[in-house]
Amino acid sequence: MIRIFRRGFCRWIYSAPAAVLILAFIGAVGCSKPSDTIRIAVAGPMTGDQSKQGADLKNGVELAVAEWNEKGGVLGKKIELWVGDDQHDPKQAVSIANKFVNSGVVGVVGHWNSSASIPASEVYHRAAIPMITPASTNPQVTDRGYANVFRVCGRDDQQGRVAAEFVVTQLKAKRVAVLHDKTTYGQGLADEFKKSLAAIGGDRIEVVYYSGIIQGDKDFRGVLTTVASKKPDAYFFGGIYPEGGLLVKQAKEVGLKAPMVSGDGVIDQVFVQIAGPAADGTYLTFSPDTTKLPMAQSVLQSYRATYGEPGPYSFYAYDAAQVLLNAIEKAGTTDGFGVAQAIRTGVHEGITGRIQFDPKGDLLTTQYVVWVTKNGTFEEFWKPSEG
Ligand code: ABU
Repeated sequence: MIRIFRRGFCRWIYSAPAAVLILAFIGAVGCSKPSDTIRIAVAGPMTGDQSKQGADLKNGVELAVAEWNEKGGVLGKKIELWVGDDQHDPKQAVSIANKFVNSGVVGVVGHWNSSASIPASEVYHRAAIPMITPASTNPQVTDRGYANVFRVCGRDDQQGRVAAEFVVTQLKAKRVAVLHDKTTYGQGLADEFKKSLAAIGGDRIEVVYYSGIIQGDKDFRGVLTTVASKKPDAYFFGGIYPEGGLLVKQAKEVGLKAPMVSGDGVIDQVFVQIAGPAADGTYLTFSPDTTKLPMAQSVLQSYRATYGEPGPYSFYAYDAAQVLLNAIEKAGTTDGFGVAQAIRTGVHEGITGRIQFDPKGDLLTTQYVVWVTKNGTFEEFWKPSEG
């Protein structure tokens, strides 16, 4: 059942197949907190140009909640899932976070974008509500040392280093251009890549161009023409697939033949849909394929039956929800301090691998590999010497 909050009253509008109560924020919140349920939330870009990622997160969390509700819920109570749409906008993320806090939500899976997770986590931190992001990779998500903030993905200093090692040792590039989308994630990743490029390549590498593009723009031919004039052997893009797809497509149009190397913000089928055949030969850093892991097979089957193919972060969202719900059960309370402590000290065998946190809330072990786009699909291509 989905309950949509609008102008201060609750309306039941939809019967979901899964045993999940889903509540979406549309307008003002006006329902009292029922005592016979436990509220958790998922937040991300549910609408707009990155809505595929929001849907992937919602689906993964919804599946985990359905499994728990079918077994009777958590702490003997049914779980309500609230869905917040931050539209990858920092201000909207804070607004959603405040609504969650004021509505008795006891834990959050999200957000997707680092530029949403970081400001929203300030709200969750003040309210002592645990937050587990499945996808926000900027170092600042956890480097502020908040005891309630966790992530089940890697960090941009890790994937930036892997991308740089690949460009130096495998592509053997000497001239590299760097573009980013000026966001917390995109520029942060580009800067981590550039730093590692200097550390690994030294004098052999020259960054021949470095510039930001505007997220939401549709025509990048001007900047790509300038990049082409610098004759790079490769160009790096820190950003998300709506712009990444247009960049590789338009690069071909202006005669820029060098391959694009990018990060986890670009690895999605929507990138291929936008870029068309020009997507082939693009390199991306992301974790190894979780859908092939033996422990993921039964969830993969359930996910496919309900939602179709999982996206890159669907399983990370599923695991984040499992970690949160297991921690509530283990703590025996929904008190945020108790739940955060249970998350921090627990070891969870997830479908994406073992989930165990360091004192900052990062995973103890993470791995990035390089993927390549081939015939419109993504394939694992190269594994770094370490990490
Ligand atoms: N890490 C992929 C994009 C999400 C973000 O960190 O902003």
